[in-house]
Amino acid sequence: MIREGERFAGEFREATWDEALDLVASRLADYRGEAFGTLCSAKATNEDGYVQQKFARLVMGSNNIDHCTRLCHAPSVAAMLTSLGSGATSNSYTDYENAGCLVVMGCDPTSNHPVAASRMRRAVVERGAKLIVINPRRIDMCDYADLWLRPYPGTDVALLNAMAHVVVAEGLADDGFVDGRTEGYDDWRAVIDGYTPERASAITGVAAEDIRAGARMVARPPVPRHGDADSDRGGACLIWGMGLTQHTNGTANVHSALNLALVTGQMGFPGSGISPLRGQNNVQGCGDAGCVPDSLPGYQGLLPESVEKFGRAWQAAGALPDQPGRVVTDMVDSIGEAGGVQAMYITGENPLLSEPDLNRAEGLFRKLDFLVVQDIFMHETAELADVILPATSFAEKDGTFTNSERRVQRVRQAVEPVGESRPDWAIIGELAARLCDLLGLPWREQFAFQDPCEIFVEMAGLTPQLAGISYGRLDAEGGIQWPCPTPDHPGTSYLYRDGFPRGDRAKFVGYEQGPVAVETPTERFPLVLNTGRVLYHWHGGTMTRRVGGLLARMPELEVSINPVDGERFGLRDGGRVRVRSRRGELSGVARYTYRMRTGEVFIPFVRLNDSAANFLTNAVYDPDSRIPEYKVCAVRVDAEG
Ligand SMILES: Nc1nc2c(c(=O)[nH]1)N[C@H]1C(S)=C(S)[C@@H](COP(=O)(O)OP(=O)(O)OC[C@H]3O[C@@H](n4cnc5c(=O)[nH]c(N)nc54)[C@H](O)[C@@H]3O)O[C@H]1N2
Ligand SMILES: Nc1nc2c(c(=O)[nH]1)N[C@H]1C(S)=C(S)[C@@H](COP(=O)(O)OP(=O)(O)OC[C@H]3O[C@@H](n4cnc5c(=O)[nH]c(N)nc54)[C@H](O)[C@@H]3O)O[C@H]1N2
Ligand SMILES: [Mo]
Repeated sequence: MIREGERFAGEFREATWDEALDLVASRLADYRGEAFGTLCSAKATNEDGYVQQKFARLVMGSNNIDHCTRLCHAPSVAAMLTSLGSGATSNSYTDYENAGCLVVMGCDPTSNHPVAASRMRRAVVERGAKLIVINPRRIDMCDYADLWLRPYPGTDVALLNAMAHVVVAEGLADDGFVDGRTEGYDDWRAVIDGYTPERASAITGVAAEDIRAGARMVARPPVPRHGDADSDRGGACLIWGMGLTQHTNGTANVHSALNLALVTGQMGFPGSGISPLRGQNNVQGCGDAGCVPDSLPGYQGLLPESVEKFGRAWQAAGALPDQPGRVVTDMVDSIGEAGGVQAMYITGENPLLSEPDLNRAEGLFRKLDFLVVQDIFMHETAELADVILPATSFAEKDGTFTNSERRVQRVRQAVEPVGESRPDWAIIGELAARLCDLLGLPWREQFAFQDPCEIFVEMAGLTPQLAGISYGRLDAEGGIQWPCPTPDHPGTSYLYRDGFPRGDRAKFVGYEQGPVAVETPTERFPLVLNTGRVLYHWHGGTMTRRVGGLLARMPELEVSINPVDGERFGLRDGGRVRVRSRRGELSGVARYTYRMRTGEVFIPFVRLNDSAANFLTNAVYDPDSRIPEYKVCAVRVDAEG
């Protein structure tokens, strides 16, 4: 569809593919280099992502390429790259079932990873694993937990440092692992020595005895009953989500968790490991395929040898941009600035519901010179677009996805595409060819893929961690976990049995507990807002709001609040409320629940009846990873009407 008339206001009209693609090519021709930015889709296939980053780098000459990982596990990836040299989950789902202890931190698996959650429950109920939940909110998993640690939001560094302190103080450290396989221990010790359980208790609100009990469980888990693991050592899996990452101290939180895994030696054997629970179905693969601003496919950084390798393969010696591009949050902030992003191409993301501080974000998007949205549905961002291109969904195309345990799996076309929609890779390939013709660029042939298999062959050939994987093997064997360097390699179920990608040793990186948030409660905004998800909706709801059965489960935006706060602020359970922050407001329905601590409210970030949590949230970022502080801002709640 092409917008007619006034920008942001005129009506869309249907266009032919030729007309739309010619228009996009002719407009984008003016924005090569720094002025171009693209958001890739963690819903689309590896092949889609590979073609999109190739288009951005080769034809548009820009490394301004990113995706929702920036709003999600960017701190995990940053911390794991520093400490270990790889940003991936180290273990497999089966390790949860073979673990002696599961530490579930800052995530709500029953709602958000229900399949993984059922494995976790099996470990606890059938195999006697210990379960530690670390969460300010009482999640369903607390029903099964041996220990529920309930820190104040944003205080996990103090809590995890104190658990490590106890491990060291009580002689529970894995000395063999620390001496033989790590570095940076002494500097880190100097940091955690200050975190006695008593001091951490004052910061976090968690009882000192509970901190000690948690530390002992992580360091000395029981050996699971009926485990498949042939080990007589009980392992611990450290599992985390957005409650650790979406803070201005997100990277510090994840480093603190990794340090605890290192000092207890909990990686590199069955039933152990570190698991950032990934979000979108293909967010692992989207990063693997190179849809990030600072590395080429397979996390090959922008070193001269890598840039040269891709330049040679793509017949573009000397033509690829070699400086890191902007991440999502910085792309959006730069719109309208001199030297900033002026034209954007967004596939399968809806930033005007997922970015923080939506009033501000929309103001910035309105400064774009040109916006293309390629999606399977109409949404808030598309409503501002100049051109909308219809893509096919996962069920209508072939390709591969890579899940949280690094398993590359085939997705096969099951139904015919709706209308004239086309796969993402095919749309972008066609656009690339048109831009090459228009500008006389020599790379038309670089996008002449006939099917996704050809794309995979090229990607695997340039990406050592995928080099041994092929469609033939995936068809014959099922999913294969990378790294898989050669065709006879079986794939890798858990990482770090021997070395680490960064070298022989993993690195302790100590952090002090910083300020818990940029915005803390005041008299005018007395409550802390925590945002996240619910089982029945997916993110802003672009997809789930269209499903009657799901909408029926949650038709109104629910504001979860402790009844004591409800009384204090004159609300009524089930009554309409208005929630305000310094940046915006929304209307919802009060839901009284003792799952919430007093002083804290929870709102999912789905948009229902024109209300959405991101009108309230704060666009401040973790300095290391640039993730926004979605989990803490100050709000007030008043009865409406
Ligand atoms: N049904 C459904 N499932 C989904 C999604 C969806 O939209 N709907 N989205 C997918 C995506 S992309 C992702 S990234 C995952 C996310 O999965 P989760 O990480 O489970 O997502 P959140 O709902 O953001 O939950 C974060 C949890 O952190 C807690 N928390 C908040 N602040 C703190 C803190 O300071 N410390 C600690 N320890 N905990 C804190 C919250 O109470 C909440 O329970 O879910 C995926 N699965
Ligand atoms: N307040 C608050 N905000 C948050 C978070 C939070 O916890 N709190 N979490 C953040 C996190 S972790 C994430 S991951 C982001 C998610 O933010 P987004 O990625 O913006 O959200 P989605 O709604 O999942 O967008 C996916 C889009 O892809 C489209 N789509 C599906 N399949 C395909 C396909 O095959 N091709 C194409 N082209 N399109 C397709 C869907 O229609 C949908 O519009 O939100 C972030 N924002
Ligand atoms: Mo996510």
